Amino acid sequence: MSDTAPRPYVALSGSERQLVPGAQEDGPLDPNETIEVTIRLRARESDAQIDAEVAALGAQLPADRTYLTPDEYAARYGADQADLTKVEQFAQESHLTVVRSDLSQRIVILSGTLHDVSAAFRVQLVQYTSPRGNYRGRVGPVQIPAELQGIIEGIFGLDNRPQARPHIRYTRPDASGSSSVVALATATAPAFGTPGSFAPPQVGEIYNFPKDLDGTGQCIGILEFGGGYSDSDLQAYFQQLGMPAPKVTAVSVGGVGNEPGKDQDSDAEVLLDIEIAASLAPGAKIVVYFAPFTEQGWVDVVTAAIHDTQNRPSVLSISWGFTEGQDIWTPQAINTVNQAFQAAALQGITVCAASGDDGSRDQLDDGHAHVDFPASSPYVLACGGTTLLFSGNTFTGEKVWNDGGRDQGGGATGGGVSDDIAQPSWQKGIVPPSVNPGNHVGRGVPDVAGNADGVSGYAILADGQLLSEVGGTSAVSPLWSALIARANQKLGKPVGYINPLLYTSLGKTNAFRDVTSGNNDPTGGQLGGYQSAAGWDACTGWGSPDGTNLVNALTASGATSGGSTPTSGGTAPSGSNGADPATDDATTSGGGNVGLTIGIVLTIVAIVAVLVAIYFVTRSF
Ligand SMILES: [Ca+2]
Repeated sequence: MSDTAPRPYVALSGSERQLVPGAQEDGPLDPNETIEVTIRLRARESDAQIDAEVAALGAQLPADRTYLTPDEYAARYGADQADLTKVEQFAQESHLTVVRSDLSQRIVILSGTLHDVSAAFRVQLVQYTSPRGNYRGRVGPVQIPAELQGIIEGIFGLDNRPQARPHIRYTRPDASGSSSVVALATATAPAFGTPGSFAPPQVGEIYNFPKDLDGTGQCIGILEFGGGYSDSDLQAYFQQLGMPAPKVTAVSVGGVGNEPGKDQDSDAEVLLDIEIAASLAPGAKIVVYFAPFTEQGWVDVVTAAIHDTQNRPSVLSISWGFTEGQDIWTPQAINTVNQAFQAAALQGITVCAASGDDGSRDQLDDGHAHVDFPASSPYVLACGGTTLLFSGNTFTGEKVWNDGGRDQGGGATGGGVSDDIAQPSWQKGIVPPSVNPGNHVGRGVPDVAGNADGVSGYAILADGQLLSEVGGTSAVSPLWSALIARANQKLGKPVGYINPLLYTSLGKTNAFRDVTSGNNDPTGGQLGGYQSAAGWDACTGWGSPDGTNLVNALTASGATSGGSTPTSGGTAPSGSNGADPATDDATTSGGGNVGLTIGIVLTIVAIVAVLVAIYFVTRSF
């Protein structure tokens, strides 16, 4: 620090860090150790302009949308070369090396010794032990030179606390074996077919996935923060399913690659994701992005996947997350990840994420309800969990997945109302306030749901073992990703960011199977949670899919002639674009048949929708 020119410094907004509860200092760090930090630059456009453009896009039916190509995106919303040059100059003065920079991703990665990096950003880095794992950490804000204020929006990688965990639930078989595992060599085929041992396509059948579509031409990107897959596992699994093995590509981000065999739980997560996505969208290409389980890993991997011009995924599936909260996600990280998901929306990429497996508690024992990020991002299709119910072998319906707390070997769907993220306009009047003191009005989670209970769960193959009773909301995100891939195939372009459409028109149609039974308080009433109900609820969102009806609705032609043209603001009136009215029986291809009468029909639809909306607003409080 002694040889950097004296210059005024300011605290970087949103960068404040607190200690992980229970953390203790654990000896000095080596000042000569080399570390990398990720710098996030501002966009060429204002946040307000980007918000408006995303909202306008989200109000349109996918058929009516024009998405930005990667080049168009970079030119309009990427970082400015002049800003990048200033940061590079500062790096040079601070003895830091530019490892990589990308104007589309708005990312610069710098490398330097711990001493030089600490001096450049005026932080004190300390090694900690903590109940959440050992980490290199800092307390307080990161400092930046005053002339870079506004240009730098985030700095990640100084603090590397663990910040991602897999949302898979299963019982790890002990060495002697148990009923929930069959060694592959001794498995008697077919191992599939009963609740707890479903092959994913069987659940796809229950959800009426369209049979004439398989995701051909699409790429599904899967984000992983540990673990790995082996080709032999995939070949063995798909052979048992009677399907060809999928085309899977691994992409390494931040020095972490496909590393099967090191961590069985993470491997099970990776294989669950791939096996569900690939067997439910067998025509799609699968790309798995591996990254470190840190805040920097999140920023690096979401930007890498969303701006991957080589593979061009049209859907991303994320089955990892971590509880919202100041000692976990910094505001700068939430902001950066949300903005990356806006970039996804503008380029037609749907982002699906698991809502968590610990009910309204979300694994944080402070007596309050919590939701999980990134599922709580408004630009993510948050995927909650259900239990499939059977009478004998006959499917009879669904309820909220809640078989108690993790401490009793149970699990429950994540869901609730964010204390950190504002309520999107399209959730107004539908999502109730938080159950926490203060009754914050925030982003409600999840948006949709699917089978997540191990009891009605899946059989998957990981590390050479066929595991049964596998579940968790981890299973739901790839299931929805596969359904979206099928919709993209049918439409001939991506359906992209669909959240606003669910709340303004599609949620209350037969595209969904409403779940009305159960709650997600894993403590049986001590903590307080959320109750399912008719229509949207904070356990299952709009419900599980009727795949065929949903794909038809998402790919319906626009017929905007008679409807109100969507504008910015995101509060599209129900029934705009000739989409389905907010009734229970209407569905699909709405308004495609044109004619002058459509204007009259839409007017009636709009009136009905407003009345229904008023009804629900009054009833929610
Ligand atoms: Ca419901």
